[in-house]
Amino acid sequence: MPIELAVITLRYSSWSMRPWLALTHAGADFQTRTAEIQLEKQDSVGGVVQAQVDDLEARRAQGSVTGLWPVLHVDGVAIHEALAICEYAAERYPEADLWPSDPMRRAQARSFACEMATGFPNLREFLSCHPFARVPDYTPNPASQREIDRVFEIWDQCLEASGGPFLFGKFGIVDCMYFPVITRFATYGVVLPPRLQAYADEIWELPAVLAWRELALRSPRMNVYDDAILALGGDPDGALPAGDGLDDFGLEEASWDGPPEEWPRASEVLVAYASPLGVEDMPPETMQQAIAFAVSVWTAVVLADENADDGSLDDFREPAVGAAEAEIAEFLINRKRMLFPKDRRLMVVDFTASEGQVGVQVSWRLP
Ligand SMILES: N[C@@H](CCC(=O)N[C@@H](CS)C(=O)NCC(=O)O)C(=O)O
Repeated sequence: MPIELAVITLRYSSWSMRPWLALTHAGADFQTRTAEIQLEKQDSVGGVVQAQVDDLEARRAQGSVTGLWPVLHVDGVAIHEALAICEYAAERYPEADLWPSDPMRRAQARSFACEMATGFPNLREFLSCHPFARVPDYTPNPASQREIDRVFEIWDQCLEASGGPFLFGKFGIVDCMYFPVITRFATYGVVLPPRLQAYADEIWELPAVLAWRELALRSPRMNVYDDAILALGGDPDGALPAGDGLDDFGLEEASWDGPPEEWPRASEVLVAYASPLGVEDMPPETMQQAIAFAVSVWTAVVLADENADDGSLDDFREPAVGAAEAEIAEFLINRKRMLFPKDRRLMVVDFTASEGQVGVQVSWRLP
Protein backbone atom coordinates (compact mmCIF):
# COMPACT_ATOMS: atom_id res chain seq x y z
CA MET A 1 0.00 0.00 0.00
CA PRO A 2 1.55 3.36 -0.97
CA ILE A 3 2.25 5.73 1.84
CA GLU A 4 0.35 8.99 1.94
CA LEU A 5 1.44 12.36 3.22
CA ALA A 6 -1.54 14.45 4.28
CA VAL A 7 -0.73 18.16 4.06
CA ILE A 8 -2.72 21.31 4.59
CA THR A 9 -1.04 22.97 1.62
CA LEU A 10 2.28 22.64 -0.14
CA ARG A 11 1.94 26.20 -1.40
CA TYR A 12 2.17 27.88 1.98
CA SER A 13 2.73 25.40 4.80
CA SER A 14 6.31 25.33 5.98
CA TRP A 15 5.60 22.26 8.10
CA SER A 16 4.18 20.34 5.18
CA MET A 17 7.08 21.23 2.87
CA ARG A 18 9.74 19.81 5.16
CA PRO A 19 8.80 16.12 5.23
CA TRP A 20 7.57 16.32 1.64
CA LEU A 21 11.09 17.29 0.58
CA ALA A 22 12.70 14.62 2.76
CA LEU A 23 10.46 11.89 1.36
CA THR A 24 10.84 13.09 -2.21
CA HIS A 25 14.61 13.42 -1.97
CA ALA A 26 14.77 9.92 -0.48
CA GLY A 27 12.87 8.57 -3.48
CA ALA A 28 9.90 7.43 -1.40
CA ASP A 29 6.89 6.09 -3.26
CA PHE A 30 4.22 8.22 -1.65
CA GLN A 31 1.11 10.18 -2.48
CA THR A 32 0.38 13.68 -1.37
CA ARG A 33 -3.10 14.39 -0.08
CA THR A 34 -4.04 18.04 0.30
CA ALA A 35 -6.71 18.69 2.91
CA GLU A 36 -9.86 20.27 1.55
CA ILE A 37 -10.16 23.01 4.08
CA GLN A 38 -9.96 26.78 3.83
CA LEU A 39 -8.35 28.38 6.85
CA GLU A 40 -10.35 31.39 7.96
CA LYS A 41 -7.88 32.68 10.42
CA GLN A 42 -4.44 31.73 11.55
CA ASP A 43 -3.02 33.11 14.74
CA SER A 44 0.48 32.50 15.86
CA VAL A 45 1.39 32.96 19.48
CA GLY A 46 5.08 32.71 20.14
CA GLY A 47 5.44 31.18 16.70
CA VAL A 48 3.10 28.28 17.49
CA VAL A 49 0.05 28.04 15.28
CA GLN A 50 -3.12 28.51 17.25
CA ALA A 51 -5.35 26.58 14.92
CA GLN A 52 -9.08 27.05 15.21
CA VAL A 53 -9.67 23.35 15.73
CA ASP A 54 -13.34 23.35 16.52
CA ASP A 55 -13.80 20.76 13.77
CA LEU A 56 -11.37 18.07 14.86
CA GLU A 57 -13.37 15.18 13.44
CA ALA A 58 -13.64 16.90 10.05
CA ARG A 59 -9.90 17.46 10.10
CA ARG A 60 -9.23 13.87 11.07
CA ALA A 61 -11.34 12.82 8.10
CA GLN A 62 -8.79 14.79 6.06
CA GLY A 63 -5.86 12.87 7.46
CA SER A 64 -4.96 15.01 10.46
CA VAL A 65 -4.37 13.72 13.98
CA THR A 66 -4.23 16.82 16.16
CA GLY A 67 -6.06 19.14 13.80
CA LEU A 68 -2.76 20.19 12.24
CA TRP A 69 -0.83 18.86 9.27
CA PRO A 70 1.38 17.20 8.01
CA VAL A 71 0.67 13.57 8.86
CA LEU A 72 2.22 10.55 7.17
CA HIS A 73 0.00 7.49 6.84
CA VAL A 74 1.82 4.19 6.56
CA ASP A 75 -0.09 0.90 6.65
CA GLY A 76 -2.82 2.34 8.85
CA VAL A 77 -0.38 4.07 11.20
CA ALA A 78 -0.42 7.87 11.40
CA ILE A 79 2.89 9.62 12.01
CA HIS A 80 2.44 13.27 12.89
CA GLU A 81 4.91 16.11 13.54
CA ALA A 82 7.11 17.18 10.64
CA LEU A 83 10.39 16.21 12.25
CA ALA A 84 9.10 12.77 13.24
CA ILE A 85 8.11 12.18 9.62
CA CYS A 86 11.58 13.22 8.49
CA GLU A 87 13.04 10.75 11.00
CA TYR A 88 10.83 8.03 9.57
CA ALA A 89 12.09 8.86 6.08
CA ALA A 90 15.69 8.66 7.28
CA GLU A 91 15.15 5.23 8.81
CA ARG A 92 13.03 3.79 6.04
CA TYR A 93 15.35 5.03 3.27
CA PRO A 94 18.83 4.80 4.83
CA GLU A 95 20.52 4.93 1.44
CA ALA A 96 19.36 8.55 1.10
CA ASP A 97 21.71 9.60 3.94
CA LEU A 98 19.24 12.13 5.29
CA TRP A 99 21.34 12.38 8.45
CA PRO A 100 25.16 12.48 8.52
CA SER A 101 26.67 9.04 9.14
CA ASP A 102 29.14 10.23 11.78
CA PRO A 103 27.43 10.09 15.21
CA MET A 104 28.77 13.43 16.41
CA ARG A 105 27.88 15.18 13.19
CA ARG A 106 24.48 13.53 13.34
CA ALA A 107 23.95 14.76 16.89
CA GLN A 108 24.86 18.25 15.78
CA ALA A 109 22.55 18.07 12.78
CA ARG A 110 19.74 17.01 15.09
CA SER A 111 20.47 20.00 17.34
CA PHE A 112 19.99 22.39 14.46
CA ALA A 113 16.90 20.57 13.23
CA CYS A 114 15.35 20.71 16.71
CA GLU A 115 16.28 24.36 17.09
CA MET A 116 14.31 25.08 13.92
CA ALA A 117 11.40 22.88 15.00
CA THR A 118 10.98 24.61 18.33
CA GLY A 119 12.52 28.06 17.93
CA PHE A 120 12.42 31.15 15.74
CA PRO A 121 8.99 32.36 16.86
CA ASN A 122 9.45 35.81 15.36
CA LEU A 123 10.36 34.51 11.93
CA ARG A 124 7.21 32.43 12.01
CA GLU A 125 5.03 35.21 13.26
CA PHE A 126 6.26 38.19 11.29
CA LEU A 127 7.78 36.67 8.16
CA SER A 128 5.03 34.21 7.34
CA CYS A 129 5.78 31.51 4.82
CA HIS A 130 4.69 32.39 1.29
CA PRO A 131 7.34 31.27 -1.21
CA PHE A 132 5.76 32.86 -4.28
CA ALA A 133 5.15 36.24 -2.67
CA ARG A 134 7.40 39.25 -2.54
CA VAL A 135 7.18 42.02 0.03
CA PRO A 136 9.18 45.08 -1.00
CA ASP A 137 11.00 47.32 1.49
CA TYR A 138 10.41 45.04 4.43
CA THR A 139 12.39 45.79 7.56
CA PRO A 140 12.37 42.98 10.12
CA ASN A 141 11.76 44.05 13.69
CA PRO A 142 14.73 43.69 16.08
CA ALA A 143 13.55 40.34 17.48
CA SER A 144 13.15 38.94 13.95
CA GLN A 145 16.54 40.34 13.00
CA ARG A 146 18.17 38.51 15.92
CA GLU A 147 16.67 35.27 14.65
CA ILE A 148 17.82 36.00 11.10
CA ASP A 149 21.33 36.53 12.47
CA ARG A 150 21.12 33.23 14.31
CA VAL A 151 20.10 31.41 11.12
CA PHE A 152 23.06 33.02 9.34
CA GLU A 153 25.33 31.86 12.14
CA ILE A 154 24.06 28.28 11.93
CA TRP A 155 24.36 28.08 8.16
CA ASP A 156 27.80 29.62 8.19
CA GLN A 157 29.02 27.22 10.85
CA CYS A 158 27.57 24.21 9.02
CA LEU A 159 28.91 25.20 5.61
CA GLU A 160 32.33 25.99 7.06
CA ALA A 161 32.50 22.53 8.64
CA SER A 162 31.02 20.57 5.72
CA GLY A 163 32.43 22.54 2.82
CA GLY A 164 28.91 22.52 1.32
CA PRO A 165 27.14 22.52 -0.97
CA PHE A 166 24.47 21.67 1.64
CA LEU A 167 24.56 22.27 5.36
CA PHE A 168 26.07 18.89 6.20
CA GLY A 169 27.56 18.28 2.78
CA LYS A 170 24.83 16.12 1.28
CA PHE A 171 21.26 17.36 1.22
CA GLY A 172 19.47 16.12 4.33
CA ILE A 173 16.93 16.76 7.04
CA VAL A 174 18.62 19.91 8.32
CA ASP A 175 18.26 21.44 4.86
CA CYS A 176 14.60 20.36 4.77
CA MET A 177 14.00 22.00 8.13
CA TYR A 178 15.58 25.28 7.03
CA PHE A 179 14.10 25.28 3.54
CA PRO A 180 11.07 27.41 4.50
CA VAL A 181 13.48 29.97 5.95
CA ILE A 182 15.24 30.18 2.60
CA THR A 183 11.88 30.93 1.02
CA ARG A 184 11.08 33.50 3.73
CA PHE A 185 14.35 35.34 3.18
CA ALA A 186 13.50 35.57 -0.52
CA THR A 187 9.94 36.68 0.18
CA TYR A 188 10.93 39.47 2.54
CA GLY A 189 14.08 40.56 0.71
CA VAL A 190 16.52 39.48 3.42
CA VAL A 191 19.94 39.87 1.81
CA LEU A 192 22.21 36.87 2.36
CA PRO A 193 26.01 36.98 2.59
CA PRO A 194 27.55 35.47 -0.59
CA ARG A 195 28.33 32.04 0.87
CA LEU A 196 24.80 31.67 2.21
CA GLN A 197 23.31 32.91 -1.04
CA ALA A 198 25.32 30.26 -2.88
CA TYR A 199 23.80 27.67 -0.54
CA ALA A 200 20.28 29.00 -1.20
CA ASP A 201 20.95 28.90 -4.95
CA GLU A 202 21.95 25.22 -4.70
CA ILE A 203 18.75 24.46 -2.82
CA TRP A 204 16.55 26.06 -5.47
CA GLU A 205 18.11 23.80 -8.12
CA LEU A 206 17.64 20.56 -6.20
CA PRO A 207 15.31 18.14 -8.05
CA ALA A 208 13.15 17.62 -4.94
CA VAL A 209 12.75 21.39 -4.56
CA LEU A 210 11.88 21.82 -8.23
CA ALA A 211 9.29 19.06 -7.86
CA TRP A 212 7.87 20.74 -4.75
CA ARG A 213 7.63 24.01 -6.67
CA GLU A 214 5.61 22.44 -9.45
CA LEU A 215 3.14 20.96 -7.00
CA ALA A 216 3.01 24.06 -4.83
CA LEU A 217 2.16 26.23 -7.82
CA ARG A 218 -0.80 23.97 -8.52
CA SER A 219 -1.91 23.88 -4.93
CA PRO A 220 -5.10 25.83 -4.15
CA ARG A 221 -4.69 29.37 -2.94
CA MET A 222 -5.64 30.29 0.59
CA ASN A 223 -6.85 33.79 1.17
CA VAL A 224 -5.59 33.89 4.74
CA TYR A 225 -1.99 33.68 3.53
CA ASP A 226 -2.42 35.95 0.52
CA ASP A 227 -4.16 38.58 2.64
CA ALA A 228 -1.26 38.65 5.10
CA ILE A 229 1.06 39.55 2.23
CA LEU A 230 -1.32 42.15 0.81
CA ALA A 231 -1.58 43.75 4.25
CA LEU A 232 2.19 44.31 4.14
CA GLY A 233 1.94 45.94 0.72
CA GLY A 234 3.34 42.81 -0.94
CA ASP A 235 2.36 40.81 -4.01
CA PRO A 236 1.26 37.21 -3.36
CA ASP A 237 2.53 36.25 -6.83
CA GLY A 238 5.52 38.58 -6.83
CA ALA A 239 8.04 35.77 -7.33
CA LEU A 240 6.40 34.72 -10.55
CA PRO A 241 7.52 37.17 -13.20
CA ALA A 242 4.43 38.18 -15.09
CA GLY A 243 4.34 37.28 -18.74
CA ASP A 244 3.42 39.84 -21.30
CA GLY A 245 -0.09 39.47 -20.06
CA LEU A 246 -3.51 39.37 -21.42
CA ASP A 247 -3.44 42.80 -22.95
CA ASP A 248 -0.91 41.68 -25.51
CA PHE A 249 -3.48 39.29 -26.87
CA GLY A 250 -6.13 41.95 -26.93
CA LEU A 251 -8.18 39.87 -24.53
CA GLU A 252 -9.29 41.30 -21.29
CA GLU A 253 -12.30 39.28 -20.56
CA ALA A 254 -14.28 36.76 -22.51
CA SER A 255 -17.70 35.49 -21.70
CA TRP A 256 -19.51 32.45 -22.90
CA ASP A 257 -23.22 32.13 -22.63
CA GLY A 258 -23.97 29.78 -25.51
CA PRO A 259 -25.66 26.43 -25.04
CA PRO A 260 -23.44 23.39 -24.41
CA GLU A 261 -23.83 22.08 -27.97
CA GLU A 262 -22.08 25.20 -29.24
CA TRP A 263 -19.09 24.82 -26.99
CA PRO A 264 -15.88 23.85 -28.73
CA ARG A 265 -14.98 20.20 -28.34
CA ALA A 266 -12.73 20.07 -25.38
CA SER A 267 -10.31 17.68 -27.09
CA GLU A 268 -9.83 20.03 -30.04
CA VAL A 269 -9.13 22.87 -27.75
CA LEU A 270 -6.67 20.87 -25.73
CA VAL A 271 -4.76 19.79 -28.80
CA ALA A 272 -4.47 23.43 -29.70
CA TYR A 273 -3.55 24.36 -26.19
CA ALA A 274 -0.88 21.72 -25.98
CA SER A 275 0.82 23.33 -28.93
CA PRO A 276 4.60 23.24 -28.58
CA LEU A 277 4.65 26.99 -28.99
CA GLY A 278 5.90 28.92 -26.04
CA VAL A 279 3.39 31.00 -24.20
CA GLU A 280 4.95 34.16 -25.49
CA ASP A 281 4.44 33.00 -29.05
CA MET A 282 0.98 31.61 -28.61
CA PRO A 283 -1.25 33.09 -31.27
CA PRO A 284 -4.40 34.85 -30.12
CA GLU A 285 -6.62 32.14 -31.68
CA THR A 286 -4.98 29.46 -29.57
CA MET A 287 -5.33 31.61 -26.53
CA GLN A 288 -8.95 32.17 -27.41
CA GLN A 289 -9.46 28.40 -27.68
CA ALA A 290 -7.80 27.79 -24.38
CA ILE A 291 -10.13 30.29 -22.83
CA ALA A 292 -13.11 28.66 -24.49
CA PHE A 293 -12.02 25.32 -23.13
CA ALA A 294 -11.62 26.73 -19.67
CA VAL A 295 -15.05 28.28 -19.87
CA SER A 296 -16.63 25.10 -21.18
CA VAL A 297 -15.20 23.16 -18.28
CA TRP A 298 -16.44 25.71 -15.84
CA THR A 299 -19.87 25.86 -17.36
CA ALA A 300 -20.03 22.07 -17.50
CA VAL A 301 -19.23 21.96 -13.84
CA VAL A 302 -21.89 24.49 -13.02
CA LEU A 303 -24.46 22.66 -15.11
CA ALA A 304 -23.39 19.28 -13.81
CA ASP A 305 -23.99 20.57 -10.32
CA GLU A 306 -27.48 21.60 -11.28
CA ASN A 307 -28.31 18.59 -13.41
CA ALA A 308 -26.00 15.62 -13.32
CA ASP A 309 -27.62 14.09 -16.41
CA ASP A 310 -27.17 16.88 -18.89
CA GLY A 311 -24.23 15.13 -20.48
CA SER A 312 -22.03 18.18 -20.36
CA LEU A 313 -19.54 16.60 -18.04
CA ASP A 314 -18.91 13.86 -20.61
CA ASP A 315 -17.74 16.49 -23.01
CA PHE A 316 -14.54 17.05 -21.17
CA ARG A 317 -14.23 13.55 -19.86
CA GLU A 318 -13.72 12.10 -23.31
CA PRO A 319 -10.49 10.09 -23.53
CA ALA A 320 -8.56 12.68 -25.49
CA VAL A 321 -8.88 15.03 -22.56
CA GLY A 322 -7.44 12.58 -20.08
CA ALA A 323 -4.25 14.56 -19.71
CA ALA A 324 -6.22 17.46 -18.27
CA GLU A 325 -8.09 15.44 -15.71
CA ALA A 326 -5.70 16.16 -12.92
CA GLU A 327 -6.13 19.87 -13.42
CA ILE A 328 -9.86 19.50 -13.73
CA ALA A 329 -10.03 17.48 -10.55
CA GLU A 330 -8.01 20.13 -8.81
CA PHE A 331 -10.29 22.74 -10.20
CA LEU A 332 -13.33 20.87 -8.99
CA ILE A 333 -11.89 21.03 -5.53
CA ASN A 334 -10.86 24.61 -5.79
CA ARG A 335 -13.90 25.87 -7.69
CA LYS A 336 -12.38 29.22 -8.25
CA ARG A 337 -9.27 29.10 -10.25
CA MET A 338 -7.70 26.70 -12.67
CA LEU A 339 -4.04 26.31 -13.30
CA PHE A 340 -2.62 24.73 -16.40
CA PRO A 341 1.02 24.07 -15.79
CA LYS A 342 2.97 23.31 -18.92
CA ASP A 343 6.71 23.33 -19.24
CA ARG A 344 6.86 25.20 -15.96
CA ARG A 345 4.69 27.90 -17.42
CA LEU A 346 1.42 28.67 -15.85
CA MET A 347 -1.91 29.80 -17.09
CA VAL A 348 -4.11 31.26 -14.42
CA VAL A 349 -7.79 31.50 -15.15
CA ASP A 350 -10.12 33.38 -12.88
CA PHE A 351 -13.80 32.80 -13.26
CA THR A 352 -16.85 34.73 -12.31
CA ALA A 353 -20.31 33.39 -12.89
CA SER A 354 -23.53 35.25 -12.61
CA GLU A 355 -26.93 35.05 -14.20
CA GLY A 356 -25.98 32.32 -16.63
CA GLN A 357 -22.97 34.26 -17.90
CA VAL A 358 -19.47 33.14 -17.24
CA GLY A 359 -16.67 35.65 -17.25
CA VAL A 360 -13.12 34.50 -17.47
CA GLN A 361 -9.91 36.33 -16.94
CA VAL A 362 -6.68 34.77 -18.10
CA SER A 363 -3.15 35.73 -17.27
CA TRP A 364 0.22 34.18 -17.90
CA ARG A 365 3.05 33.84 -15.56
CA LEU A 366 6.44 32.45 -16.40
CA PRO A 367 7.93 30.97 -13.25
N1 LIG B 1 4.50 20.91 15.29
C1 LIG B 1 3.72 20.63 14.10
C2 LIG B 1 3.23 21.94 13.55
C3 LIG B 1 2.23 21.71 12.44
C4 LIG B 1 1.47 22.99 12.06
O1 LIG B 1 1.53 24.01 12.75
N2 LIG B 1 0.75 22.92 10.92
C5 LIG B 1 -0.04 24.03 10.43
C6 LIG B 1 0.32 24.34 9.01
S1 LIG B 1 1.73 25.30 8.78
C7 LIG B 1 -1.51 23.64 10.36
O2 LIG B 1 -1.81 22.49 10.13
N3 LIG B 1 -2.43 24.58 10.54
C8 LIG B 1 -3.85 24.33 10.48
C9 LIG B 1 -4.64 25.50 10.99
O3 LIG B 1 -4.04 26.53 11.25
O4 LIG B 1 -5.85 25.36 11.11
C10 LIG B 1 4.61 19.85 13.12
O5 LIG B 1 5.84 19.89 13.24
O6 LIG B 1 4.10 19.16 12.22
